[in-house]
Amino acid sequence: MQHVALNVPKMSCGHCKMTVESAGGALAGVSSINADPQTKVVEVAYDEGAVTLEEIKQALATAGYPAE
Ligand SMILES: [Cu+2]
Repeated sequence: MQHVALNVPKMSCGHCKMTVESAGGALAGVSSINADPQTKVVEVAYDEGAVTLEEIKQALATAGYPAE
């Protein structure tokens, strides 16, 4: 299991948090995702055999929240 913390500056409220978490959580292989709109950090735990970090970043960017 891989754990990563992504900086996602566009998050600003609870709605952003829900959007980011549902976009990332919809990916097979993502076992947990927690977005904090205060710190702008998204913590993700994922199975690197099922999903790549690039795919996670792509899903967030598609939802309107690119990671830096
Ligand atoms: Cu928001």
